[in-house]
Amino acid sequence: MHGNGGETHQQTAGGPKDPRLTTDQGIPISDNQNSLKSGTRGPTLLEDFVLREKIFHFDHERIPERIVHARGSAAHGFFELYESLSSLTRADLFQRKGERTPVFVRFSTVAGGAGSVDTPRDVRGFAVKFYTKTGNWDLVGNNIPVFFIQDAMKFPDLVHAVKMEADSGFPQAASAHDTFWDWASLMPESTHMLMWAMSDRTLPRSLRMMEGFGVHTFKLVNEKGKETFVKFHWKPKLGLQSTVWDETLKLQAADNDYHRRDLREAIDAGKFPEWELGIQTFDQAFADKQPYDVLDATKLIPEEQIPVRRIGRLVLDRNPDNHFAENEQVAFCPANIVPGIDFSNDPLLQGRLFSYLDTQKSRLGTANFHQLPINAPKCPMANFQRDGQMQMGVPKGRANYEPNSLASHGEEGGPRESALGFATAPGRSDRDEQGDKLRVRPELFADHYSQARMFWKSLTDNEQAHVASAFVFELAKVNLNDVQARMVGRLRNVDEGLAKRIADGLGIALPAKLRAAKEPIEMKPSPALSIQKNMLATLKGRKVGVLFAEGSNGGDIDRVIKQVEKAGGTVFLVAPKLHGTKLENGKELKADGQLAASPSQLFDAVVVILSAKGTQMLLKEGAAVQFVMDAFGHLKAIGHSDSARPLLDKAGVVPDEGVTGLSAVFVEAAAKRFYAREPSVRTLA
Ligand code: HDE
Repeated sequence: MHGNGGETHQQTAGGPKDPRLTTDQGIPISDNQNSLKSGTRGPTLLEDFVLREKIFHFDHERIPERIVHARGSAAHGFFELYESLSSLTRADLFQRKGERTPVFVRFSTVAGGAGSVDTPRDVRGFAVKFYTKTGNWDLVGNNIPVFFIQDAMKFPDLVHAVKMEADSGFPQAASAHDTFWDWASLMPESTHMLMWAMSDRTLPRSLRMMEGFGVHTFKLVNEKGKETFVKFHWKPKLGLQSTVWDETLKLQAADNDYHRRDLREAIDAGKFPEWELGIQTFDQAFADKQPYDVLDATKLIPEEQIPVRRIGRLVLDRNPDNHFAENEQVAFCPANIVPGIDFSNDPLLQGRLFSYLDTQKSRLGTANFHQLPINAPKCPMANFQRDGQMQMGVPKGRANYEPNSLASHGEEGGPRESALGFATAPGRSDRDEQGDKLRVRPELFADHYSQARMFWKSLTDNEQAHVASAFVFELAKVNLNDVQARMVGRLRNVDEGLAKRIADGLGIALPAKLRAAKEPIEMKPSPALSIQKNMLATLKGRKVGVLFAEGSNGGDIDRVIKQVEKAGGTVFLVAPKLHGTKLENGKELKADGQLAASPSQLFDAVVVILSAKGTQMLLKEGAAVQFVMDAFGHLKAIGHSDSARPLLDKAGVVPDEGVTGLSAVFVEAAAKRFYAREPSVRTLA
């Protein structure tokens, strides 16, 4: 019986080509609206296998989220090699100039759960799965070249400390709380990474505008077995760009999915995000001469010392079809490596080699997770592993062991080892003498401050002010006695000026300096570490928000759109009403977003095109005043029609080179941020 009381939801009639709705067993379903009941108003019957199957499946839709990096956004693409690297490595994907290897890339935040916001202050994961012809290679990196800890033993402690606190369950996706800083202030080795975490690196403007790093030292191995140490880098074609902290906080309110949407929209628009893969290569002799250990993941190798050689490009040109099947089920593992690439003895990397396989079994529930389409290699795969939960393959014959002589009996004998297979590079590893079993760290690992200081000295004044202010913001949220003093006392080893600024910002006396296990040495600044020194003044990949209202000049709007698009940018039209805004010329213009839902933090620059009447109307509209005020406060260019001036005045805009008319000067300004404006809009530490 269909429906009752005339309340049936009418399904739209299926077209002739629409597939038939069935159960998981393929049984056609005639009614997807009503459960089976005893009588019109009676109880639901146990017999209703259609309902039970549907609800059963729904009840089990979720799988455990990743313990870290739960929130991610992903895309498909390819890696294209610029030139053969055969002298350095026999890795198949690095042999032939111009060859493309398919990839799947997942960017993530670290601390928050799968449903957390896209823009906390956090490190970003940058994980790339290369589906090469000799198996999958996973380069599972971050957007920061160093890490918090030196030894895998400390990872669970780090993660417990940074995640929401165990008793209260908050804060979500934020390091600004007691347990994180309690732990961090007791871990001198985390100092260098803390400097990066408090810098603008953790506030990327877009996933498309951040660098990526393999972090650990790896090895390349050539045909002759020669080993070369290597560090991997991803360099974004759009240059580096970050948001300012106030903007980041407001982005959380404006769009929880800010980065996920930005990535998806860019790919949908055919503006494919692109990075270059770079390598720093060096040998043991170089490693031996450095004042740091190349096996220590809290250290980097300055680019000025070993330039980054760009060897190919990564292009993301296809969005996932299904978030769960691809983004959620993708299983990265640093142990997925191909012949021609090898691990170093970095103790953090060594721990990771165990962890990821283990975590996949727990998340995906079966040792057969490699059979999921997103994880399966795209090259032939054959071995004698058999059975297990959710076995998707149907292996033929009885060759499930090796050696076997079945082939000589006319049966399939199965796969065999090959001389071209993966062989661990035997080279006397990385400066370490092996033999005794010891729970120790190499002596050079004890220098925790030299590179933290180098990072600090490499930043612009404005970037330094952001770092100092971030420490103040985070530590001000700590309620445990002593933690602030302990942290600032430790930072005196990095830079006395930094420590003093943080102490001033917190309103505490400069605490005693904590003794360094090893006195830092002076290293040259590395300009490559600064974002502001590596920004591109371009509108490519950027978005301009244009605010208009009743009576705005249509010609002006058209001209701005043309200029911005010509410069490679995108325009987003904002108005108090989505539909039906009448312009001065009588034409109606539809906006892309309604004013209250489209605050200026969503844009890289803004334009305000208003008539005198429109301006009067918007002077009484908080969202319009805030739109302009925030654009100014977030150091963005503001182009405006003359008659919009009273709105700018009300928003406290003080004209500077970023505040322009509507001419070409605006387009030039829109490609930049105006950091010199910052001291006039907020107090930084
Ligand atoms: Fe991870 N990490 N990690 N990590 N990591 C995971 O694996 C772990 C580390 C990184 O988009 C987990 O599948 C240990 C450094 C990324 O799916 C887990 C240690 C770097 C991703 C795990 C580290 C990373 C993860 C959680 C210290 C930068 C997300 C879910 C020894 C080089 C990949 C999962 C994705 C994910 C363990 C340290 C990057 C638990 C034990 C250093 C980008 O296995």
